[in-house]
Amino acid sequence: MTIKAIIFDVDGTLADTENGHRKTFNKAFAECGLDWNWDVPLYDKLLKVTGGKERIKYFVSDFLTDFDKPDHFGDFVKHLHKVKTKHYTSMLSEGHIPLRPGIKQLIEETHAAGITLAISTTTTPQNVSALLEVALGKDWEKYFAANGCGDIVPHKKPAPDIYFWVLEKLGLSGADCIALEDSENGLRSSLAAGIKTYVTINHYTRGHDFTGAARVFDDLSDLKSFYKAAGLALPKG
Ligand code: XBP
Ligand code: MG
Repeated sequence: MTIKAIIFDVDGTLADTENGHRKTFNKAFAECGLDWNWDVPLYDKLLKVTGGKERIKYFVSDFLTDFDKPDHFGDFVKHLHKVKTKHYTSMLSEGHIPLRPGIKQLIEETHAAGITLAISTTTTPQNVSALLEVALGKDWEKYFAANGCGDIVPHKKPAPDIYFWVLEKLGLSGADCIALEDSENGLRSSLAAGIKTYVTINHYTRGHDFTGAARVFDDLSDLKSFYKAAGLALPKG
């Protein structure tokens, strides 16, 4: 199979972001007068649900017993998430979360080789641009033919919706592409869209079930072994 496109997940894959998300959720809770504190073990459980707004609702429904839901609970959650995103994008813009090993080189080398690149993530577009503006420069969008993120699809990962959205945008089939993911939810999403998927693990996803992954890597610091596994004749020259 000739790989026509590589589709990248963001959180946990392009960068190890989840502790940044976790800390800024906590900042938002404090700013909004809530005594909620998501520590690492609790956040590990909450990551079962993708999407920050959905995760807050999951926390309230499954982990809080005596929380008196305010009227217009949906708006309450949206506001909390807006405050969190403000803190998170500031954290990214200050350069606190770098790309993971090998990612910048992979993006540059595959783009230079004429392979189409795309993004498929559950996080918000603001978060994607804040991360990649710092990491790849103000013109980061030049690397990506499609940027599938956030609420543009009705069902978030592990549903395949966001990958189908990206494939349609690219005018490609799942068989033309490979995906890079970090989590069980992400892998289930890309596999359901018929995309051969490689996984790089991190602290939160080390114990996940990666059945169906083409290969699981700790990270992409040894890019040559990733290229070999994926059948990519790179770097060129
Ligand atoms: C990971 C997610 C996101 C982040 C939080 O996305 O599930 O919800 O945890 O970001 P992916 P938001 O791995 O698909 O990149 O608060 O913006 O949702
Ligand atoms: Mg991820």
